[in-house]
Amino acid sequence: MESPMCLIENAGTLRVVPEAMSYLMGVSQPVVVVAIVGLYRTGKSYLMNKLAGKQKGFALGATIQSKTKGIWMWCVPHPVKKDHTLVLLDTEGLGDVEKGDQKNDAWIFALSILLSSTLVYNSRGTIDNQAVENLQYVTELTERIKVKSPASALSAEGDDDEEDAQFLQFFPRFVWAVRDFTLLLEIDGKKVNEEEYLEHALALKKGRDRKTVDYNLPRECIRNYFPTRRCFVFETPAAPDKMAHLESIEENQLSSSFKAVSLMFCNYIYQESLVKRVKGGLPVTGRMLGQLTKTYVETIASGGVPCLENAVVALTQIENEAAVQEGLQVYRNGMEEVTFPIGIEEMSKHHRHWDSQAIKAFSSRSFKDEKGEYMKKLLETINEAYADLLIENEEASEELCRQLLSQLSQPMAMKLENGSYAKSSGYELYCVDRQALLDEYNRKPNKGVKAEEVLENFLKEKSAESTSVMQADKQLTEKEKKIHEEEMRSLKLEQEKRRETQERQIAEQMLEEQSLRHQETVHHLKEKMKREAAEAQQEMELALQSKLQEQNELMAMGFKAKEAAMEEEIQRLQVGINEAKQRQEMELMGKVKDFMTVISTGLNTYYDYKKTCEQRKLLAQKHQMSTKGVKTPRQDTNPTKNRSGSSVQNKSAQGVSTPSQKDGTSV
Ligand SMILES: Nc1nc2c(ncn2[C@@H]2O[C@H](COP(=O)(O)OP(=O)(O)OP(=O)(O)O)[C@@H](O)[C@H]2O)c(=O)[nH]1
Ligand SMILES: [Mg+2]
Repeated sequence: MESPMCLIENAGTLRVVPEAMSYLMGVSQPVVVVAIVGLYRTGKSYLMNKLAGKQKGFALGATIQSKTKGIWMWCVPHPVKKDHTLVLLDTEGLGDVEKGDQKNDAWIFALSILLSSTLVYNSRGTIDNQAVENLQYVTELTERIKVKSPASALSAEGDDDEEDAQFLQFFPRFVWAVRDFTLLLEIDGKKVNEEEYLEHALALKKGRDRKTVDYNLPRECIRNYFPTRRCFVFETPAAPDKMAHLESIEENQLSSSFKAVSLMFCNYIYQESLVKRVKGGLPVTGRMLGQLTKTYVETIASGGVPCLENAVVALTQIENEAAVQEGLQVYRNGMEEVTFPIGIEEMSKHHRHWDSQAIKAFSSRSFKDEKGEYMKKLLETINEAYADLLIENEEASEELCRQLLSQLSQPMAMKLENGSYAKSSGYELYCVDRQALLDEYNRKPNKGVKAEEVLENFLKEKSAESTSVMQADKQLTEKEKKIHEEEMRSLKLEQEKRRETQERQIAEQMLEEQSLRHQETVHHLKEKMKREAAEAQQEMELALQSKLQEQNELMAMGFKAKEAAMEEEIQRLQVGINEAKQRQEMELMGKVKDFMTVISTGLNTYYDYKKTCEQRKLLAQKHQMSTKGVKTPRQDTNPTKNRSGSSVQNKSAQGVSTPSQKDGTSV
């Protein structure tokens, strides 16, 4: 992305900018999202340009009027993490008196938290009480962000406390950037580092009086929601006369201390900022970030409160639906390359390969498909597409075999017409020619799955012709005729057996295919569940660690009461981790059973399709007979040349909805 673009417009109401949305839709890499918030005119945009590694980008303002409006976005390749995108979010300055809309500021702050994996809070001067109080928005976060949807919050016990505690699982890391710091880093005459300076500023006071409670409230919120905190203290970057056009002055004119801290700050962000994750621990891609932004902004614009759980549900639906389509497309594209007719083994090999690729593609995009409904949907749509292809392959084979027999029987037809068989020993000649025809037919390879059935029908059709040639042969005695009739019968019987064998092989192949498909699906499912469980567990364990650290700090400060409340939260997290493990096992068993059913209905789908096809053929034949000589669409179609076109055309004539028709694409 060459330069930043506006992601969320703020003109009275909040609105996602469509161009930014469509840009994000094209980003399939995981994203590390860094948002900066803070009072207006405090050098936020300038610092974000440093993170982008550019002198210019986010627009700076040289006057005292605020510059950035809404939330701007700049996507750059991550300088350290390969195949990751670094998304920088520069926000409208808070507390602008001209704007005078506190509510709007609170939403900008809430959105920055919801969308980022690292939140930089920018302030000027020192971290005094005023600076902490300017962060008042943290105290209202429970009114601005909900973790659980109202329905699941009702069913959960102790919702408020739990909700509060859950924030930290999904909240970004916190970095406080203090600009134009002119004092010495000293507390009570003792030198301290930036971290100690921040912790000192966030230390709680003992006491229950109003003043102390008010003092503690924002600090408690920061400590609670952002257990991972860092602080960077920047000096003024250049001499006062240069400050108005900082972005155009050379790097060597910046103060060396500012340059050194900027470098440390950037390195910290590049190394330590994590990939954005949603509830459940799933890593967020650019596309998903776009969806999340849309969901949150639309909720706020319609007067609602953004809910992390609902956003994930909406995201799950969109992404999983897209994952089904992606999987199906992989299957269709792969199978499109196969030229029909082919034998059932080959067909099955291609199907299994592309089915497996489709499931892989689906699995890498889908998430939290807890009931397995999207996986089932994919399997069902592939069942339909496969049934469709099996029929196409049959039709192509039938067509090819018919054409081959018609071509091979041309010389016999000519001889029949010019009376070559209508003489003594004519039947013997007829039998020799017929055998030659059969040998030639059987020698031809790649006739496909209908080879034996078409030949069987051919022999049945020729039965009357054969009998009349035999009857006309004057040289044959009645006894010889009887023998020949017997021979003809056994020829037909033998062919019937060959057809049955071919059909049995097809059925066996398909059953084997089902069992392999089942094994493979279960394998993918287990892998996917393991991965998702590991992500969720990692998320909870990180939260647990942060809580333990905070508990230690509180103990050190002597806050017994808070420590007890925290102990409860810690236990809740531990129980959560164990329950998640057990739930995974149970869910897997249920899903495996469900998929078994879908996979075994694969054959039924095919047989249903087949039945419909046969009915269609019968109707077409009747129609042909009643309108003698008028060609049916079936006769005009060459399945080997245009597989998808012929199939769709034929089925739609019968009102059978094919998968290809459902989504408007061709198979
Ligand atoms: N004193 C001082 N000025 C700075 C610093 N960084 C940037 N500036 C200057 O301050 C002015 C405002 O900088 P911006 O980066 O636009 O500040 P902002 O916080 O994004 O402002 P808004 O978007 O209006 O909220 C510009 O003239 C910058 O050159 C800094 O560290 N100290
Ligand atoms: Mg700005």
